[in-house]
Amino acid sequence: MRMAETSAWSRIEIIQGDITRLAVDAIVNAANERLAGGGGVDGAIHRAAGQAELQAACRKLGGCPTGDAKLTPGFALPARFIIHTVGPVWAGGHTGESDLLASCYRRSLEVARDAGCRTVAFPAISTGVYGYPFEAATEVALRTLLAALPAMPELEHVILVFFGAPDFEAAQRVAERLRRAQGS
Ligand code: AR6
Repeated sequence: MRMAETSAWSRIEIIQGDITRLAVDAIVNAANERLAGGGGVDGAIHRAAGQAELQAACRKLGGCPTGDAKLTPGFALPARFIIHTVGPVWAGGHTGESDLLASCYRRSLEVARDAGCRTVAFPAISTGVYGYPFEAATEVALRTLLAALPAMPELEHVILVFFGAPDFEAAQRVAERLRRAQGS
């Protein structure tokens, strides 16, 4: 890993919590291609933002392809914006899942930067209903952030939010392993 990637660690934080409660510039939603709302973190975000208003804003976007990201206001959330990204459905790992998941993180960062955000929080995209193996997904998330952030100085603070303690602890272990592997 290059020097710039090593220093990007200082802008990444791993926390346990409910992403809908965070007062950041933008939270990322693990949505579906129709942006129709759903269960999991998507359902929680729609409920906390206000179903009717958020659904109306999503309808205007005309869906979102897997790996891409689109912006709406945060409405009743503490966050100013919601960035809706669509993770891949896990199908064994040989259908481009890791590239698509990396693209979710990269595109969400670009959308956040273009909207003037400094702080952005991600859930563990694709690791629930979409079945992406947790540790592999966390490694893709971290590697993508470490590669992208050096070229995005506007994004001061990126938070990876894990809902339960087991996920939070597993994510910390993945991060520790990566840091050791890069010798920092
Ligand atoms: N805060 C943070 N993380 C959460 C929260 C929360 N409030 N609630 C759940 N998680 P999932 P996916 C975690 O299934 O796999 C929806 O129906 C959860 O523990 O929400 O990308 C969409 O409409 C898990 O680790 O997203 C799509 O159809 C992570 O969020 C589909 O599910 C992601 O789990 C997307 O599936």
